[in-house]
Amino acid sequence: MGILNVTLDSFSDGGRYARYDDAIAHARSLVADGADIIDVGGESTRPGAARVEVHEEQRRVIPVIRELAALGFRISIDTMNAATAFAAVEAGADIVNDVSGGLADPNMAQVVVDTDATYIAMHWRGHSDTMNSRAVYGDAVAEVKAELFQRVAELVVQGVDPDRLVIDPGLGFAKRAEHNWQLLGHLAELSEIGLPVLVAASRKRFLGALLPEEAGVGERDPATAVISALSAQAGAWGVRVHDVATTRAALDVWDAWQKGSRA
Ligand code: PMM
Repeated sequence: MGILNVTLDSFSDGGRYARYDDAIAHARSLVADGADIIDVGGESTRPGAARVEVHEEQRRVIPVIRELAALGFRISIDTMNAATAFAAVEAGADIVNDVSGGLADPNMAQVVVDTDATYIAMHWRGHSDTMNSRAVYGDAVAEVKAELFQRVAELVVQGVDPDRLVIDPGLGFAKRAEHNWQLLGHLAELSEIGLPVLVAASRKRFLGALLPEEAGVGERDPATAVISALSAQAGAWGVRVHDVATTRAALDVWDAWQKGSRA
């Protein structure tokens, strides 16, 4: 999954693809690099980010989705807003990627039911202005797994088809570095919920902490690609990344390695 942030303030690429032409060109290059899905977002979720009005979010993403759908790309809409999810599916998206797992907007589950979209439910404890104070766990893996399981159960009660659900541990959302590493190290345990797992570590701060202090955000891409390969090894369904080419290479290596092991 290649990331297309049509935003002004995302932490690693805010402002770069806010113009329509730049957004389309970037999506094309992500697909050329090997992305299977383009994840289009119009609202930054980085820590401390200001909320964006729903009409502004839709003004950013809907024309882009319409064009990418016309090009035949598979699209997910990265939104917490049910109205934006609905408009995006109407415009051609077939996956709704909700970092709040349906907690931010009470109408989200109904939109998923009505549109038959695939739904990515991320582990979430609150909006970005409060999430750092919520990064408190006794056992991060057990608690994230239990909270995700509970969320999935509630979505299913609301009518969402479990065959259309994907779960995501929500790296960096109400999680400190050690929590992210514990979740990655126990990724296979999340799969025990019985749903496909998406991993979205790309360029996040906990990777930067492994690099020299002066390293730029883009220099986190090799570390991201290693996470992609290790996630594949742990059984992940997908990885959501900014730099598709490097992750593609890592996944191709993993794939060839697998084939070698079976030969
Ligand atoms: N992280 C961000 C945005 N969307 N979606 C999912 N499913 N999981 C994530 O961890 C996630 C996400 C924030 O990163 P960005 O600003 O680079 O898009």
